[in-house]
Amino acid sequence: MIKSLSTNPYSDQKPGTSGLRKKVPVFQQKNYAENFIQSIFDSLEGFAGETLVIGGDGRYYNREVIQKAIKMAAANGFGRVLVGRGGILSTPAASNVIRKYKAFGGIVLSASHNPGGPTEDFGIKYNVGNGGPAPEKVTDAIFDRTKVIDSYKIANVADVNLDVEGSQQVEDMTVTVIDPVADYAELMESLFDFSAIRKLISGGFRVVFDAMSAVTGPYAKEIIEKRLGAPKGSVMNFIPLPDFGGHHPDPNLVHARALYEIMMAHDAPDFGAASDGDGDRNLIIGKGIFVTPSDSLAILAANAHLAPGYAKGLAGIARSMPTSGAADRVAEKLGIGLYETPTGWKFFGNLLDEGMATICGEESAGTGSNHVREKDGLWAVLLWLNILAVRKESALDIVRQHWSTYGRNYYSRHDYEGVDSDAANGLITALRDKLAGLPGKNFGALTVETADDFSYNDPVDKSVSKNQGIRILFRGGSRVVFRLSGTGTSGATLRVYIERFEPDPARHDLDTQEALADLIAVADELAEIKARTGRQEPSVIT
Ligand code: VG1
Ligand code: CO
Repeated sequence: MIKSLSTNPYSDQKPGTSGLRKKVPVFQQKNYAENFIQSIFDSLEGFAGETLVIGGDGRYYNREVIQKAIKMAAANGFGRVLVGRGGILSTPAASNVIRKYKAFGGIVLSASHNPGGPTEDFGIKYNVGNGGPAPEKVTDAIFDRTKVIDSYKIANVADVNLDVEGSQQVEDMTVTVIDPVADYAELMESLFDFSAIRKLISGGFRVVFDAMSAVTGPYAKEIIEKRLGAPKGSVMNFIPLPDFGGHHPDPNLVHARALYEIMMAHDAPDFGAASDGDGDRNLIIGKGIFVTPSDSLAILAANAHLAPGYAKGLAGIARSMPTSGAADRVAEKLGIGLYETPTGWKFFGNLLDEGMATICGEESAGTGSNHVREKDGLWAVLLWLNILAVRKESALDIVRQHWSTYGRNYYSRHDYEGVDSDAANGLITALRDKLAGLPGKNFGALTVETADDFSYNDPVDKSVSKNQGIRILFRGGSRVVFRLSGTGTSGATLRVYIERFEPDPARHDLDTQEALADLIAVADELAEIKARTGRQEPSVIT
């Protein structure tokens, strides 16, 4: 074991919603990754002899950092490391492995949906023993530690062979290379009716899944093609590549355009889906219909009882604040709790652990349940397939029926990426200063009901998270929400979330942007988006 003096304390950024994300060259600086990993270990207590799970989404620099993390875990006194073969573990699979093998925690290497490659993004996040993202008190401790850290511990040994399953010894620690897919596939099989889905598929129902050259390829191949019998080729871009084949593995209508076009063609398959870099997000497109993530959450919650794992019903539903209110009306009808949390999966952990919520979701294409403590892309796809197999209706029909029962929430997110940080912060501050004067004010036909900066009181650990997004609610259930991204790696990203509730089925066929046009104009007027950011339009509309 050697103790090296750090020459380059990592310092400048609080680990955000999902750990620390930076460009690869930043992580490649001498001692940079080591300092962050040591800061994680220094912020934890009681892990001597315990198990640590390590894996990543296969992006550029994954293997190098895994080797460092293994040697540092040995030098810091962990008893065992479980690492996915080839350094691969999707975020939900890592969560499952942590839980199943009662690990102390896990290090997941990913920058999620951000592009990968020598000049693109890399990331490190720490998950705790329940399998979920570290809560704020842990990420705060890690951040504080990074500011003062001056040394780290690392074993001076050869690299571990990550490509052969089985156990090896690194000093006093055992490293076991595990099949990254097996435990996860088994978990999915325990939740869903695979034989019903197999029957659906063998009856001619066509599924296409785009792994976007990222981590879900091996998982989707095993589950969708091998276990569920979809024909070879149903899973596209299934080999995880260090640069994701140049794809931007963000499953939305911009970056998963190829899939969208397949699904809108007249000979389209029945069901299309995609996932992101680390496998925790999902995109759902039925033949001829894109299902917004917020609608998907509501529809999954309303139909979950059709899958064996949820046959007893749901305890509650949780959604992040910017996610549309569609799920709220499902919870109301089911007579169960609805929890509104800040953006980021870590806020769902307590609700899931306490059995208060069963299904959770975010507007950013994250959906999941109490089966792990992360959002789970393939899980959402399989729950959809299970529902389709039982209901024997098309995705389009299921969505339309859902709207006529519950009303439709038109919804869109407008992102302004790479905005000057001062301009973005100035915009939020100026909005915050206006809030008190807004209630009762009219903007055309829209009247402001309430306006605030969202603050969350965790009902379990009683912690308070302030300043989680500016929300302006109008009479009738429309709203606009503004917040700054915590996951970007260059400049600031302003996210504007726009939502309108439409109960009338005769008005469920409008174009989304048109249906939201007046709210979009009010959002610009209130926040002075064009003037302050210098942008005439959003960089991405989802
Ligand atoms: C984004 C999404 C948020 C999600 C987070 C991590 O955060 O909005 O809903 O939880 O990414 O997702 P932000 O702060 O950029 O808006 V992932 O797939 O990167 O683990
Ligand atoms: Co992700």
